[in-house]
Amino acid sequence: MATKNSYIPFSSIVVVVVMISCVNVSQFCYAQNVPIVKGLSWSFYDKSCPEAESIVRKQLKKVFKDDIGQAAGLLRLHFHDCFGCDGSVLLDGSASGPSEQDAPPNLTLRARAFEIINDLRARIHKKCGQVVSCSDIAALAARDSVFLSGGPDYPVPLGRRDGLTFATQNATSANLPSPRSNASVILASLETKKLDATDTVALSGGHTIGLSHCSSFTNRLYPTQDPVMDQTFAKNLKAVCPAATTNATTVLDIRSPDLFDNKYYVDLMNRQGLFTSDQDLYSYSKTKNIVIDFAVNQTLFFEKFFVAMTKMGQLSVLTGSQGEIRANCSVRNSDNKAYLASVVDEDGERLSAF
Ligand code: HEM
Ligand SMILES: *[C@@H]1O[C@H](CO)[C@@H](O)[C@H](O)[C@H]1NC(C)=O
Ligand SMILES: *[C@@H]1O[C@H](CO)[C@@H](O)[C@H](O)[C@H]1NC(C)=O
Ligand SMILES: *[C@@H]1O[C@H](CO)[C@@H](O)[C@H](O)[C@H]1NC(C)=O
Ligand SMILES: *[C@@H]1O[C@H](CO)[C@@H](O)[C@H](O)[C@H]1NC(C)=O
Ligand SMILES: *[C@@H]1O[C@H](CO)[C@@H](O)[C@H](O)[C@H]1NC(C)=O
Ligand SMILES: CC(=O)N[C@H]1CO[C@H](CO)[C@@H](O)[C@@H]1O
Repeated sequence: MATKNSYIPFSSIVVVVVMISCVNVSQFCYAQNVPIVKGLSWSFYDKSCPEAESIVRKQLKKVFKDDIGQAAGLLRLHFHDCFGCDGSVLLDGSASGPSEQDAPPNLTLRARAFEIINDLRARIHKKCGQVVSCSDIAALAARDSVFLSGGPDYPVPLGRRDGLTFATQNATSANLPSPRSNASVILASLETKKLDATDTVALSGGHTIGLSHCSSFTNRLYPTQDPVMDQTFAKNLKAVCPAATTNATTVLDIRSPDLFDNKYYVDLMNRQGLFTSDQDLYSYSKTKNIVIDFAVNQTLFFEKFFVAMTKMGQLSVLTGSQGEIRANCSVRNSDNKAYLASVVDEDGERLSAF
C-alpha cells in the first residue's frame, strides 16, 4: 500500500472523504463537494483485495521506469473509457463487433496501454481471484500515471463493474469531442456529462503529458496558419509535420512534456497550446481566468483536477450486480467461455478421433 504520506497534498480532502457522512440526494452520496455514486466506495476492495492498489502502483513504477510515455497512454485510455466508465473501451473489437477501440478518436490510443491493463489484471486476479474489475484497474492506472509523473496523489472510489455491451462507434465519436472544436463546443460537450467550466479546464490539463500525431493539429497549420498560434511554435510544428498528413508525433506540453504539472496552462498563455480545443480555453471568456488561475497556482490545479477526475471517473458506471468482473479485459466473459468451450470441443473431438 502506498504510504499515507504520499497523500499529503490532499490530506484535508482524504480526511473528509474517508469520514464520509452520506446524505442521499437522488443517487448520490455527497462528501463535501465530491459526489460519490451509490455503489462505489473509497474502501471497496479493503477486504476482498487489499493488495489491488499496491500491485498497480508497484508494477507501473517499473513500466514507467522503462518508458514514462506509457503514463500518458494510460491516462488517455481512462478518459476514453470514461464517457461510460465500464471498461468497454478495452474490449477487443474482433471478438463480436465494433468496439470503442475502433472508433475514430481511438485510432491513436496506444496499443501498449491495453497490454498494461491486461497484465495488471492478471497480477491482481492471481493474488485475489476474479474480484477486481478492468474498469477499476483502468481508473487506478490513470491515477498512478498522474502521480508517478509528478502530479497529485488522490483516492479513487472503486466498485465499477465491466460492461457487457460494446459502445457503438457512433456513440463513441459523439461522446469524445474533436481537438478542432472551439472552447464553447468543448464546454457544451462536457456539460452534457455534468462537467462544468472548471472541470473542463482542469481535465484538459491532462495534456500536460503525452504526444499527439500531426493529423490532430495540422488544421491549424495548413492551408493557413491559425493567427492565434505563436510564430516560433508554429515554425517548429511545421518542421515536425511538413504536410497535413505527415505520420509523426510531437509533445503536447513543450515546457515539460513528461511531467504532470501546470505548465500546460503556461503554454496556453504563451499561445503554445497544440489543439484548437486547448488554445481556445485561453481565448474564451468563460475559461480564460481559470487557465490563468491554474497557470499561477499548481496546487489549485491539482485540487480541481482531483475533483474533475473523480466526477469523470464515475460517469455511467455499472455497480452492484450490473455487468460483470471480466476474466480477460479484452473480452466479455460470455465470449471468453465460448472461446474456451470451442478449444475444449476441438480438443475433445481430436481425442475422440484417436
Ligand atoms: C477536452 C477534450 C479533449 C480532446 C479534444 C482531446 C484530444 C486529444 C487528442 C487529439 C490527442 C492526440 C491523439 C493523437 O493524435 O495521437 C490527445 C492526447 C492525449 N489526451 Fe486528450 N483530449 C481531450 C481531453 C482529455 C482528457 C480529459 C484527458 C485526461 C484527463 C486527456 C489526456 C490525454 C493524454 C494523456 C494524451 C496523450 C496520449 C499519448 O501520449 O498517448 N485528454 N487528446
Ligand atoms: C452512425 O453514423 C453514421 C454517420 O453519421 C450514420 O450514417 C449511421 O447510420 C449511424 N449508425 C448508427 C447505427 O446509428
Ligand atoms: C464555435 O464553433 C461552433 C461550431 O463550429 C460555432 O457555431 C460557434 O460560433 C463557435 N463559437 C465561437 C465563440 O467561436
Ligand atoms: C506511422 O509510423 C509508425 C512507425 O513510425 C508505424 O508503426 C505506423 O504504422 C504508421 N502509421 C500510419 C498510419 O502509416
Ligand atoms: C493556491 O491554491 C491553493 C488551493 O486552493 C490555496 O490554498 C492557496 O492559497 C493558493 N495560493 C495562492 C498563492 O493563491
Ligand atoms: C484475452 O483475450 C484476447 C482476445 O480473445 C486473447 O487474444 C488473449 O490471449 C486473452 N488473454 C488471456 C490472458 O487469456
Ligand atoms: C490500440 C488499438 O487497439 N487501436 C485500434 C484502433 O483501431 C484500429 C482500426 O480498427 C485497430 O486496428 C487498432 O488496433
